[in-house]
Amino acid sequence: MTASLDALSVPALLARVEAIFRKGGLNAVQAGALSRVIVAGERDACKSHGIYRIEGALRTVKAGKVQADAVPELMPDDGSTILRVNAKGGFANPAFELGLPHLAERARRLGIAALVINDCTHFSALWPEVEAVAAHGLAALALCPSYATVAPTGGKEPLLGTNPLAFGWPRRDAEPYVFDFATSVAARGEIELKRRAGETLPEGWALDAAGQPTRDPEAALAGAMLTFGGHKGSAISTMIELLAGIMIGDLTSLESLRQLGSTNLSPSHGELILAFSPERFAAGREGDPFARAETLFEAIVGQGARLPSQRRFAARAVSERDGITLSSSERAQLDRLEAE
Ligand code: NDP
Ligand code: PYC
Repeated sequence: MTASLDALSVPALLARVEAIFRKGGLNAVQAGALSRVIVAGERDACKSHGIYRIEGALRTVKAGKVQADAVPELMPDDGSTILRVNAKGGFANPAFELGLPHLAERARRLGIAALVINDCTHFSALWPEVEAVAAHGLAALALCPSYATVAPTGGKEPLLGTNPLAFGWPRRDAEPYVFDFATSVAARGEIELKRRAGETLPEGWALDAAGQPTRDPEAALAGAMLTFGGHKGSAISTMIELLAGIMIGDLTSLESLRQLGSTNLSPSHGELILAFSPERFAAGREGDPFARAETLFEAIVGQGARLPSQRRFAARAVSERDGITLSSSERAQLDRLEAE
């Protein structure tokens, strides 16, 4: 079905965003992968990682902090569980696209495999990646640091990143089970969108620069964000620094911020994606893991709860049917970026 007059079809928005990135100096590999992830965010009503991110990515290119012409490289390895893609200072997304088929092949063959991405600039949501792994019939975990904007529980200074964690489980006759969240109470992008909209923050999201609780987005962005679930989120966020920063030989959020010198640009660090074959892990045990998972999902939904990503999948269906409706300021932003 065609999009209504004030909505853009998904392919039309994709073409416009890709053209903006090409004009901004990105090569085809970088521009293609970036526009796919940004438009997927807009399509699925994930505004904190949708088209508002275009300007930050372009600012990072202009500041010379990301290689706009990078071509990621799959590094030679011994065929065992760990694969490595060097993003060559480009964005994470083309590096993931390059590594995905190799990760899937390894996980199917070995039962488990890890894709390490090094030397990438990263600003995007992780759900597109765990969904892509789940499309190969594999469960997935994706995690990465960010830049230091979050205080550990009990502290007041930015040290951890908003460090996202995403999980995907493949389902035979339904969209995968996917969750994806920042380990801060909310993504930094949410705070930025609230600042732009002139809204106040809910309590418990952030401290100001003096270490006092604040509901003012501006003060929160200048201060420290808080972790979700108090000490639990703080520990999970620290684990992400360890596994997807230090363990893979890449930057922590603090090192990333020090190198970048600003939270106004997209941070550079690494990412870790793990893929698991449920069949291989459950081999020799009673029951089909996919059927057993369905029983669990039915029990969750049976209580009136919703599965994570259901809102997103519903938004996707609407966008694919009716197109993506942008606000007047978002349309103006696209027009301006095209004219620049
Ligand atoms: P949200 O709090 O908006 O959502 C977190 C997850 O919880 C989603 O999967 C969401 O599904 C699900 N969910 C929300 N409400 C419910 C509910 N009532 N019942 C069941 N599930 C629910 O995410 P965040 O603001 O924490 O993060 C947003 C994005 O920011 C993520 O995609 C993350 O990857 C990205 N990010 C990226 C960073 C980076 O460095 N690259 C850093 C930090 C965040 P649904 O979408 O369907 O509502
Ligand atoms: O929204 O917290 C965030 C974020 C940081 C880097 C990319 N997204």
